[in-house]
Amino acid sequence: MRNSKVAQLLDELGGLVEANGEDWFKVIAYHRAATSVRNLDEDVELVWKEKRLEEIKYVGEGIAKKIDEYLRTGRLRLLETLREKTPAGVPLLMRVQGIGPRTAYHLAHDMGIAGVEELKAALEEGRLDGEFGPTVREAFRLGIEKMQSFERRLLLPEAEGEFQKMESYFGALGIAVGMAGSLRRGKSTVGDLDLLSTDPKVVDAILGCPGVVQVLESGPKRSSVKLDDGVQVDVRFFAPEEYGAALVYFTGSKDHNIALRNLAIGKGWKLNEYGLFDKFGTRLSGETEEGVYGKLGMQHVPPEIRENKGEIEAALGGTLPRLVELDDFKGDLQMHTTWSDGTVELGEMAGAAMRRGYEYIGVTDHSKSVRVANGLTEERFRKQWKEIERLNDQLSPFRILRGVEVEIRTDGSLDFEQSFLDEFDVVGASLHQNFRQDPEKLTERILKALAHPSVDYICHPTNRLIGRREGNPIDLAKVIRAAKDNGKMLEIDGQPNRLDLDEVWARKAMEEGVPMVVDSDAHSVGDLDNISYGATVARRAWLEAEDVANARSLKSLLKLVA
Ligand code: DGT
Ligand code: CA
Ligand code: CA
Ligand code: ZN
Repeated sequence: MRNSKVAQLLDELGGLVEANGEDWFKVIAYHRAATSVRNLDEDVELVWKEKRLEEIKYVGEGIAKKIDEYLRTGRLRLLETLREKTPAGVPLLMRVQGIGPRTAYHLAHDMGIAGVEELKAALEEGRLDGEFGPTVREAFRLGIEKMQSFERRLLLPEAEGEFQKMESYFGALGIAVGMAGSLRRGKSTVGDLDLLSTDPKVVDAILGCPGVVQVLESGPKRSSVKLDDGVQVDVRFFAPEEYGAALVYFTGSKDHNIALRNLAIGKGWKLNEYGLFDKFGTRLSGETEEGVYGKLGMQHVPPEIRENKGEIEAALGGTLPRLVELDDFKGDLQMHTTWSDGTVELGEMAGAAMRRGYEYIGVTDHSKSVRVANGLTEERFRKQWKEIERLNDQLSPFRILRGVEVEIRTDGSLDFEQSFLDEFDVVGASLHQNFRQDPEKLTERILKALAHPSVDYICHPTNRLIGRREGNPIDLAKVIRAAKDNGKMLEIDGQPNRLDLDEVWARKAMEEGVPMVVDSDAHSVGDLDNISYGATVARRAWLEAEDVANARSLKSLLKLVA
């Protein structure tokens, strides 16, 4: 499959076209087409061979020609021309938050700065002092810092993909490996991969793994390598009687480990990655995680909440929550179809949701003012409802709920009249436009939406895009309080680069008794799997099934949103 390569080239074209001052609308066209190709449920080469490229959403004649040229010749002349005529560094510099095309061009063309490292050096050496004021220079500095700290970390699906690659590589050699580190804890971003094995061969085998470009460490019990995609993998060998203790230790978090070790010390014992030992050095446990926790007088702590944020006390008292599980979900309440910016038809999405065992879905296409996402007018929604009705007759007792992700406008009003909104079963509200307001104004917009009688929940409340955009600086404590006062809900959006709300705020919302909607925000059938990332955040937020709106039966959900 060359889908992601094609998507990447289209995105690059978008960036270069933008750097050359082309129409915003052209820029968006490339990025939109890139997104559809990336989300495509089939192989783009197959689509191309069958001459169906223009059937791909947002791929018009012009972009189809580009894809055809690339797949036929392996080259893209326009891209090459643009790369040539655009000063080296412009697209790179534009990846820094706060640097737009004009500034990037100025930096690259007039000042000869060809990359982010050079920009950093120029800032440090004071070479930009005459050119930009102190506020702008500080913004550059922060932008670089943010970008670099994000760049080293993987999103969950990327980290999972790396782990699966490793698992199958080692599996083919008959070596079993276990996952540890932040990936096992389900953190939203993962720094490096930590693998454990009771097979001593693991330590040498990793060195022969395809893609290894650098060996950082190679000893008898551990190796550490860097792969060609920049990912670091640490592998460690432990004897079977040590394995459980090693798993606890390398799953972390560090703060959780320290608390456990202090607990052991309090009993006159010693805990490390090799086991739990009494004061004579006699092994008390170590073979399994359950054994280690049990010996310390605790319940087994689910990896997702090992952050020393109350789980130690709860496990000692036997009061750990029963964290929500994937099986608990009865439905999904945010998804998009070809009616707006999704890539599959409503019927196909519903079928896929049924096969997952759901009782219901809320189809939540965008509302009219989100033009870039092909938002629906009242009239088109009424047409969609006809299709929903027809499908519901066919698929009963499975139920498609009439939903909408309604746009919160700049003044906090919604895209539709209340009388129309009341005809929906579920109404999520969110903002996609005009973020550059005062924090107070942004918060006010959301509070206004929460006070609107038709709204059931706020989607991706902060609008963060992990690695690309910080969340809006809204007052989340206020938002949570308003949700509670108005009997409304908040969302954990399962898109792996959103995961919004995050675990910290979702936990606060739960503690206030605000029900959470945990959903996939799917734009394709494959995206329905995003629910697992949402569930991971929910678990990290200590949510139980009863805290999650769409872990309820249809009947009970309908009462909640009535
Ligand atoms: P990452 O890779 O930055 O996403 O985060 P982790 O949590 O995977 O951290 P990593 O790879 O540095 O180390 C894996 C685990 O090893 C970590 O979660 C806890 C444990 N660990 C690492 N360093 C220390 C330490 O200095 N003290 C203790 N107690 N545990 C440590
Ligand atoms: Ca790690
Ligand atoms: Ca590591
Ligand atoms: Zn959205």
